[in-house]
Amino acid sequence: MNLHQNIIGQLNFRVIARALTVVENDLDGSSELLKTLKLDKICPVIGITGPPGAGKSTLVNGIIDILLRGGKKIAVLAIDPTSPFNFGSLLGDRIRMASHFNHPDVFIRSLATRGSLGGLSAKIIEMTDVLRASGFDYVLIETVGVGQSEIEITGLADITLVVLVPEAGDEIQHIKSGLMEIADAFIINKADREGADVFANNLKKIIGHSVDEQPPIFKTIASKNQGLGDIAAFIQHTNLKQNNRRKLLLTEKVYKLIQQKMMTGIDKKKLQLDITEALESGNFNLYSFVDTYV
Ligand SMILES: Nc1nc2c(ncn2[C@@H]2O[C@H](COP(=O)(O)OP(=O)(O)O)[C@@H](O)[C@H]2O)c(=O)[nH]1
Ligand SMILES: [Mg+2]
Repeated sequence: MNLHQNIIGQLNFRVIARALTVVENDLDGSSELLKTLKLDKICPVIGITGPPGAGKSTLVNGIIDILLRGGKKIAVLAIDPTSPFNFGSLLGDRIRMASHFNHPDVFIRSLATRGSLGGLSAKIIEMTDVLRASGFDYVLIETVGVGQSEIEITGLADITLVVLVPEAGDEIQHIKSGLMEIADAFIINKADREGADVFANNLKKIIGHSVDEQPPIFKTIASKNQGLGDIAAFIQHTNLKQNNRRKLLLTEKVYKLIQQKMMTGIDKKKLQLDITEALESGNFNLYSFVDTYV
C-alpha cells in the first residue's frame, strides 16, 4: 500500500485510514504492510492522558491549531475505552475536533477498543507506527487515564502530558506516584474554576519530592483557547530524549508477538486427535508429549 503523499503534497487519508483498519483488525496484508513501514522520519508522538471530562479533546483541538502553523501535518488517535460501544465519545470527539474534521492536514481516528490488560487498544503500537510512517509531523494520542493505559502511553509517547482539573485538588494526595513519574508536563485545565492556583501549588510541592527534574505545570482554559501556546511551544522545543519505558513496552510486545508466532500452525483439533492417538497407544506422558510439539 502506498502511504506517500500525492502530487500536491497532501497525504492520502483514505489510504492511511485503510492501512489502519487492516492493521487494527489483522486483515490480510497486515504483517507485510507493517514490515515495509519506513520509520526514519522524526515524528514526535504526544500522549495526552487524564480523567474523563478533564478537557483532553478540547486541548488537543486547540493545540492542533497552533502546531498546524507552518504547514505541519498532524494525526490524532483518540482512544476512549470507558464506554464499550462508544458512539457518544466518538461523536463527542468528532464534534469537539470538528474544526479540523475536514482540514486537509489533520487526520483523526477514534478508537473505542480496550486492550487485553484494560489499557490501550491491542494494536495501538502498530497503528501509531502506521501514522509515524505516513508523513505526519506529529501524532497526538488522547487516552483516558485509567490503570494500565497510563503506563502504556508513556512507553508509546515521546512526550506525555497529564491533564488534571482543579477539582482533583482534594484527591491530589492520593494520586499515585506513578502518575508523577510518567508526566513530562502537567496541564491543569479548567483554570477558570476555583482552586486552580492552590492546586498548582500543591501539585508542585508533591512533585518536588518525587522526581529529580520538576516537569512544568501549565494552567489552561482549553474551552477559551487560553494557555495553549506554552504547551505547543513545549512540544515543539522538547528534545526527544531516550525513552526507557519504550524498551519495556517493546519487550512486552515482542514477547507477545513471538508467543503468537510460535503458536501458529498449532491447531487445537489436530492436537486433540494426536492426544487421542497417544492415549490409545497407552503410556501417555503429558510432558514428553509436549516436547514432541516444541
Ligand atoms: N469550564 C471549562 N470547561 C472546559 C474547559 N475545557 C474543556 N471544557 C469542557 O469540559 C467538557 C469535557 O471536555 P472534553 O474535551 O470532552 O474532555 P475529555 O473527556 O477529557 O476529552 C466539555 O464540555 C468542554 O467544553 C475549560 O478550560 N474550562
Ligand atoms: Mg475526549
